[in-house]
Amino acid sequence: MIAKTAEDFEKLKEIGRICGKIRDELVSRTQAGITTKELDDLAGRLFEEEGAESAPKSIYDFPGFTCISVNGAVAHGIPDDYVIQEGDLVNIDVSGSKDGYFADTGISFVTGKGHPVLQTVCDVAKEAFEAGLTHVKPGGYTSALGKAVQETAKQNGLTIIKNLTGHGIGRSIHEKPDHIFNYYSKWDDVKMKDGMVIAFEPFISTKEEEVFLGEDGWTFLTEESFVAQYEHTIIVTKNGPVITTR
Ligand code: M1C
Ligand code: CO
Ligand code: CO
Repeated sequence: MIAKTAEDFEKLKEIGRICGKIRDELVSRTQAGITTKELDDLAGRLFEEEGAESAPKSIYDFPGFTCISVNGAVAHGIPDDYVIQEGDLVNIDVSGSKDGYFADTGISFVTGKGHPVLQTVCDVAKEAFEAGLTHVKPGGYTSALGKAVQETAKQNGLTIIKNLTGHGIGRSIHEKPDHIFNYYSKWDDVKMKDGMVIAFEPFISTKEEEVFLGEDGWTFLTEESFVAQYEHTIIVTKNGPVITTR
């Protein structure tokens, strides 16, 4: 969407605050011994308390309030009875709506003490986000974000995932622009406009460039690498990017 009115900004910020709060709460509760379903149930209660709705559920009929992906699972992991272990690579992705406005945010992190490469891939996903963010301005191109992500990965001896992308957001979870790639691509390159709302979500890998869909029809998996994501919802404005989910 293109945010125009004061109401647009207020409502986008409100659902951004809610999704950010649920993300942070779930991250702090993620410790060895808890199941991903227990974490997701907590998210369900928090959405309800805030008068908000889970986007995966309302838009896609996803079997969970949030997506929780562990180790070889990269994105769209279904919360279940898996018990979190010390050293797990976990991704928590929270997206939701209130009063018809949407936000989407996610983070990958390591539970307790894990393999150092896991922490590196999480740190580089955040670094790639911050590098892309410097290119978020009206008149700039979405391909500049992809270029920054790709360069950040390369500088750190890591790769990017080519078949997962960021996206426009606002009055639904996935809107135009359809793709914000993790690499420089002239295809589907979009000039950003004042008020445009995007979900920017770099995916950084230890070596692979593609993920594949698991048998449950939802979960994106790796074959032999570890992948981290870092995502926020951003309003592009001439006075600088407004991150609603920080
Ligand atoms: C690149 C994995 C896809 N919030 C989710 C997302 C994931 N993007 O947009 O960040 C969507 C959740 C819908 C089930
Ligand atoms: Co997301
Ligand atoms: Co997203």
